[in-house]
Amino acid sequence: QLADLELDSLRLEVAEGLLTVSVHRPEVLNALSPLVIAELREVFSLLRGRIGRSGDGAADDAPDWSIRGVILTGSGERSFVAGADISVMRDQSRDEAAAYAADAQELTAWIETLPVPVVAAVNGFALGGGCELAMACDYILASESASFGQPEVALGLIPGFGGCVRLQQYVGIAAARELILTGRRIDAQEARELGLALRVLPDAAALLDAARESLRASAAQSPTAVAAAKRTVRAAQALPTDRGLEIERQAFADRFGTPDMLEGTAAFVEKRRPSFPGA
Ligand code: CO8
Repeated sequence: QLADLELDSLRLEVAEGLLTVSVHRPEVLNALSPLVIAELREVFSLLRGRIGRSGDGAADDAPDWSIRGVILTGSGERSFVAGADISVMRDQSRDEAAAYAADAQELTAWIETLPVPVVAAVNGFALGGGCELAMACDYILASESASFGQPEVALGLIPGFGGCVRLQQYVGIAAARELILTGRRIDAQEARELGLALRVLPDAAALLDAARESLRASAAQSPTAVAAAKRTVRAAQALPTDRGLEIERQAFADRFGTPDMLEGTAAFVEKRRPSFPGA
């Protein structure tokens, strides 16, 4: 149970079927220590156990749909996540760094394969590992005061939490190169123009409202269709068009005859609101 987790550096809140996870290390602008990564892994591992791992392509038995979306954010007004904790990293050996990056990268795979949407609500600095954590979410909403960047080269490092891979998927290769090779920080408006942030909201309250509204819209739909759509978009992301279309075709056909598909189409024809069984 989420309520049973003993968490030091995360705050959890569940309301109306939506889970908000806030990274909470105010003294270091919510920097990611190994403990934060471990606690995020606990939360997402528990969610995977409950809702399923359908991102893996396997059918899940009786998923628990009581949580239909996750908001990932940073606590306080100043920062989402200001990157990996530099004072911890500076003492790490290569082996420790490799294990740290492996744990963190596996966490991002769990976020990407969770059958419900995960939205990053970026309310301040999203730098280094913070930008990378946001990019593992399904999409990023930002407040006006948000800023993004991959400043690792200033530390003699390079991105290690997916930045070299995902930033180019969001913004294209040229902008990704410029941002990674210069470490330049961009504001929320530029992040939106580049396609990194989907929308910019005036302040932190409006940001959380927008994230909730977006997840509520998704929660009103068939949960199994949302899960299949998330899985298919992810599977097709890195494939040539013909392979992607093949996967989409199969996933589309797999929807037919499912209880959710029968209910959704019947409700449309009968001019009523659907009541999805979630199967
Ligand atoms: N790590 C540790 N402490 C931090 C971090 C951080 N990333 N960011 C901020 N802090 C601390 C500061 O040291 C400071 O502490 P103190 O009050 O004790 O001096 C406190 O937070 C407040 O920060 P500032 O006084 O610096 O606040 P400013 O408003 O002047 O500046 C900035 C804010 C611009 C965000 C600035 O703090 C900064 O540049 N931070 C570092 C950002 C950065 O370089 N991040 C990338 C880190 S590298 C990385 O993320 C690699 C990813 C690979 C990870 C793989 C596994 C997870």
